[in-house]
Amino acid sequence: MFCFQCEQTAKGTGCDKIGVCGKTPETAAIQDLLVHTMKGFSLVALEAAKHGAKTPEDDHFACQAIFSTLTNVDFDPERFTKLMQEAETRMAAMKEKITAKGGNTSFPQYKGSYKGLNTAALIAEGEKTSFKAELDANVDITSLRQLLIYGIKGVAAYADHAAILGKTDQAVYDFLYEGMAATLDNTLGVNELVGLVLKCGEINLKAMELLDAGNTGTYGHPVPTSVPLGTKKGKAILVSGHDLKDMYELLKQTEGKGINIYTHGEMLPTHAYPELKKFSHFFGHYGTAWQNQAKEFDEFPGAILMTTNCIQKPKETYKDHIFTTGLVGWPGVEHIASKDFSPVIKKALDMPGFAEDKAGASVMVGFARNTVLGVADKVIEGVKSKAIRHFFLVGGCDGAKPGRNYYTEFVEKVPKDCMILTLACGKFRFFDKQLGDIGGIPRLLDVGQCNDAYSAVQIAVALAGAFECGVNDLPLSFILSWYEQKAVAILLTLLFLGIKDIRLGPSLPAFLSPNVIDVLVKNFNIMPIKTADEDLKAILG
Ligand code: SF4
Ligand code: SF3
Repeated sequence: MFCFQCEQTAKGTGCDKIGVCGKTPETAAIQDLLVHTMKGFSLVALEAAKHGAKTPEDDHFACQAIFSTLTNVDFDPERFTKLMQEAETRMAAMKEKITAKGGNTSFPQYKGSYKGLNTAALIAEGEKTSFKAELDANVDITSLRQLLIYGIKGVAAYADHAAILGKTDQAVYDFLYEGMAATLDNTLGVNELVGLVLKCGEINLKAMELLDAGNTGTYGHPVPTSVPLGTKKGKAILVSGHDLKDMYELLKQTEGKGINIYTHGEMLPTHAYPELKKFSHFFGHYGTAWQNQAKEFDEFPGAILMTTNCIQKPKETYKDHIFTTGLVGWPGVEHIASKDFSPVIKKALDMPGFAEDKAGASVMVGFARNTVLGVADKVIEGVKSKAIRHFFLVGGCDGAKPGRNYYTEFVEKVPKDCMILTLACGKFRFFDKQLGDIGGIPRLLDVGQCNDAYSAVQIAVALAGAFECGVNDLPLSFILSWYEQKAVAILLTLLFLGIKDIRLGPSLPAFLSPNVIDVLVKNFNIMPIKTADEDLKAILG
């Protein structure tokens, strides 16, 4: 195996024996084969589009298949076998229709036919598809191709979330195919691939806009909400991941059953949505970010539901009461495909739950674009009167590396006349800090999940509009942390928007070659984080 798609990749270069995430060589092989197959699928889909030979289901399938290979989503080879079989069936159906219309079904740049192969045979085929040799032969082209594929994985994630809520845009699917197919095109050089990478950022903005419309259109605009961090006596279910519809379905199905619902990780901001917070048994938040789940899940006395990323290898102590849904999967963990959460509910009722109320602190969520722009006048006045000196967007993924303490220290050291916007699971480094307010506006504003990056972009764009300047001219700095490929897609969006001087950590992606990093530095002045003191001094002077 060889995988370097995420930030925790082994030795900072690549996982080649087993994934630091727990991905086995077998799962890696079959995932690689699926990514390879989706390149072929994309060639067929692009041709099919010309002949009316493709269905909306084909598009949604492509999105889900690609999303499944994102870090910490699905570790189950059997589930990948099903996706492989479906990919082959759909490709064959498209080709048949293309042939009937007199179109082209010969794609010499793609080799592979895996119809009817079982899991073991697919793994054996997958082992032949590693891009490592390609990487050694031409590091810059391979680096850009992988950057494009990882960006597309992020887009696929957002597009899938949006599609679940009924929001789709053909332009997003078209680009998934264009981008995946481009990675098979040997005529494309560095400039063309850089262009596609930036287009990926543009399309990701569209996908995030769709998701924002899906979330706010279905569940209302988030409103400032205080979320308890304590626990309540009684039966309990803990929900992790990012999927709002799963949360809504579970809340509905648990109503009146005497079970309290808790959020974990990226589910925290869901407390702020009016259509979710209306449920009286939607109690509070338990635990922190994904990388602490083994310890936190172990101590939770109820059932656990994982929606989307990020799942880690479940400990034996809770393997019998953790469930997956949507695209998440772990071998041997019960998967709920139907959205009938009865097994989760039954398990929660069979478990002890919390024996007593335990008071805890609370945190505020719900500062998405509607709330923040609702007090835009106050914010603008604050900047003009110099009560607010600077804004920092400190956001992105969390992870296990010790270097991530930078973000805690950074937030602690931000001067009191500066505001901090945050989003995604990186916030758990500082989410419960009492940072006070400026003129009644909290200094720490939680915009939401990584899925809400669109909201943060809208806030920045609206502020730039109010000050009649560009986003780069605002007193605003981006201090980002990354881990998986949704963060890659968001970064590409920021680059597409022309945002400069982004500080990125805890380390730069292993898949960026020195020359590709050079291009990013020259064009966008993107830079690695240093120390909190050095970076604050460089920004504030
Ligand atoms: Fe390694 Fe990350 Fe790939 Fe997992 S996803 S195998 S940790 S690089
Ligand atoms: Fe976090 Fe996985 Fe990226 Fe949603 S939950 S931001 S890492």
